[in-house]
Amino acid sequence: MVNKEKVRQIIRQFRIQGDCKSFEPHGGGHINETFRVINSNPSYPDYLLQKINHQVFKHVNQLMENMQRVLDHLLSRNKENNGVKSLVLVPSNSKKFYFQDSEGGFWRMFEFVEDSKVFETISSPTIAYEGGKMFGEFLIHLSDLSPDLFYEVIPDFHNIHFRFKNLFDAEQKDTEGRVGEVQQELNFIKERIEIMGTFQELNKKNLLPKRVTHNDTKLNNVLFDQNNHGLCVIDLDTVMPGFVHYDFGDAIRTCANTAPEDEPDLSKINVSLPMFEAFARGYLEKTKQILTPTEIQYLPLSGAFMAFIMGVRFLTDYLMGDVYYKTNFPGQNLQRAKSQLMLTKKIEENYDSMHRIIQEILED
Ligand code: GN1
Ligand code: MG
Repeated sequence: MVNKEKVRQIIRQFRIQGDCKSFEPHGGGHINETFRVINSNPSYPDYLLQKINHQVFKHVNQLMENMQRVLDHLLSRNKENNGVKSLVLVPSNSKKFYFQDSEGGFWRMFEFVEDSKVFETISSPTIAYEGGKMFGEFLIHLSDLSPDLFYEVIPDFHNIHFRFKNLFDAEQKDTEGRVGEVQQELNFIKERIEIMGTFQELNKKNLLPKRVTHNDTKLNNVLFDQNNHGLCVIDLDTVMPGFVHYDFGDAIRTCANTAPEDEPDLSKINVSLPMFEAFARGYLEKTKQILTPTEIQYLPLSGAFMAFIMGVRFLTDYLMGDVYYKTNFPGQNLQRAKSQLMLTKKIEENYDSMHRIIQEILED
């Protein structure tokens, strides 16, 4: 945790209007530390200060270059078609979009998006539909940028073979003595090595294009206004080349799950087909003109894939002693892993219905 006076000093490094009255932790991210900075002058905006996790993001300059490219592009699109709102970065006193403190920590500042809210769990298909349109629009807005323009800020982020390797290395080393208790989960994962390599295989055969994707499309990465209309897509850290399935799948993993990401009672975990349908409808409304038949064919698998890769990553972190994700209690990574693997199974059981729903949406 960071100390209060230090945070105040950091805030002074950015060119904000008004002054900091107070600040408070904000949001539920697993990686960065985020604070809302309350303005002492109500006619100026509040701000969002973030300490970037430098263990995870090794090249902050590349990360911020990617982000600026996205924000500039969205802004130009915005001017053209009066469309989506996007985030506004605040420059530091030395006119950069991040600040490095004396201990080597990296910080950045955004204008706070007033009157906005996020949904941690989704209870209404209208919200899922709106989220689908927002992420769909995001893909479309960035579709005229070449993926080659972007740094791969976390190499092999959604490369399942890399994630398998990390898991099996951790299994072999068993530094925390935890492997004995996760045999069932390891077996579940090992049975799926081939099928979960599908996207990479299709790409090798030139059947799946790389696009500029968001790669962290949890539904709580969409801001909504007070009337539940989508305002803007946030958390642009992992925008880089990827498959459309990473975005579609991660959103399904969150908005069609009947339980939270780390639900301990596995019997509560299921797929809500109405939520799936609503999200898919919104997403396809925006993107069907650019998606290829192969991309569309594999959308149902993408939900299972994203739940599965999260299961693999959470389990790896558990075996390694909880070194990557923030946790709120011991065993949370194991709980997250079990829950995401159960969700994988539930999505697999619903493939047929999901295919039918997508077909119906496209025929409407
Ligand atoms: C992390 O910090 P947050 O919640 O935005 C992770 C994502 C996972 C997610 C699991 C850089 O995102 O890949 O999907 O946790 N981000 C990184 O909820 O590893
Ligand atoms: Mg994130």
